[in-house]
Order: sequence, then structure tokens, then C-alpha cells
Amino acid sequence: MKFIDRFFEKSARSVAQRSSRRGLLKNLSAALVGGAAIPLLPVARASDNKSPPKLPQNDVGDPSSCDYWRYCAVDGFLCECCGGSYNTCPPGTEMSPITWIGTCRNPVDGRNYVISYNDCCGKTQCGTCLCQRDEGDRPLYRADKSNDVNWCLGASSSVYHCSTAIVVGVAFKE
Ligand code: ABN
Repeated sequence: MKFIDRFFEKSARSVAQRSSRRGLLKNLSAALVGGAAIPLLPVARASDNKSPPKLPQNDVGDPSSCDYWRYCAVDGFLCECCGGSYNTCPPGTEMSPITWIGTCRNPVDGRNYVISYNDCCGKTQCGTCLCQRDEGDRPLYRADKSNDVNWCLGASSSVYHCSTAIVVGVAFKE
């Protein structure tokens, strides 16, 4: 027992000699501030190689029309009209790795799907099929909840061209 006592006393003294209260407070506050900032960071999903959710075989609607179900929370030019498609970037552009996320109801099965609105970057703005639906959009001062953001700021070129709408998951809670 004495051996264990001595061992812990020695370890505690050694830690106390090597550290200060100010240092402990500094590290603790850095961890708290850093931890609080994590939920505010934009979502990086472009490199996520998880398999996409199973969608119904049949799809309804026209992906070059703003009314198409996947565009319920979009704000931008539809890549479908710009040489790409609703889920791919036009040739010569790069997909933003950070995105705005929305939840849209698929009229075929009535389920809600999580949609990632990745911007395509590296060419001047497409200029056709401007679509602003904004479901769930919040003012720009809540950057994590606003779709009015140029996500190309996270790509190698910050020049915005158009927006895609990629299904990344099924929404279980609304
Ligand atoms: N995410 C579309 C977009 C791009 C540039 C500026 C506003 C919105």
C-alpha cells in the first residue's frame, strides 16, 4: 500500500512541477472554444465515398426546371442548364468540397432526402436557369444555415459557375 501511495505522490508532484495553473486554464479554454466552433463549420461531403441512399427507380420532374423536387433549397444557376447535370459539374469546372445542405421531399415515395448543393467553380457564372427556392434558408449572419454563400471559396478557384443538387442521405427527423 505504501508503495502505491508513494508512486502516486511522486507522479502528482512531478506533474505539478512541470505544469502551471495558467497553462491548464489556457489549454482548457482552447479546447472549449475549439469544440464550440466545430458545429459551425461548413460541411465537406464531396470527398465522402459512402454509397448514396437508394432512391425509387422512377423519378418525376424536369431537372432543368426550378420546380424539380431536388432544388427545394437551392440558390443559384442550375448546372443542368450549364453543360453539367443536376448532380455533376460542367466540364472545366471543379466541385466545391464544402456545401449547403437542404432537406427535400421526393414526390414519388413521400420521403425526405438530404440534398447537398455543391457549387461548381472555375468558370464565370453560367447565367441561365437561375433558381432560388430557399426552403429552410436563414439570414446570412447564420452562415451555417444560409444558402446565399459562394461555396467556391473552399475550392481552388473561388469563381462561381453553377449549383448541383446531390442526394446524400435519407432524412429521418424533420
Ligand atoms: N451557392 C450559390 C451562390 C454562389 C455565389 C453567391 C451566392 C450563392
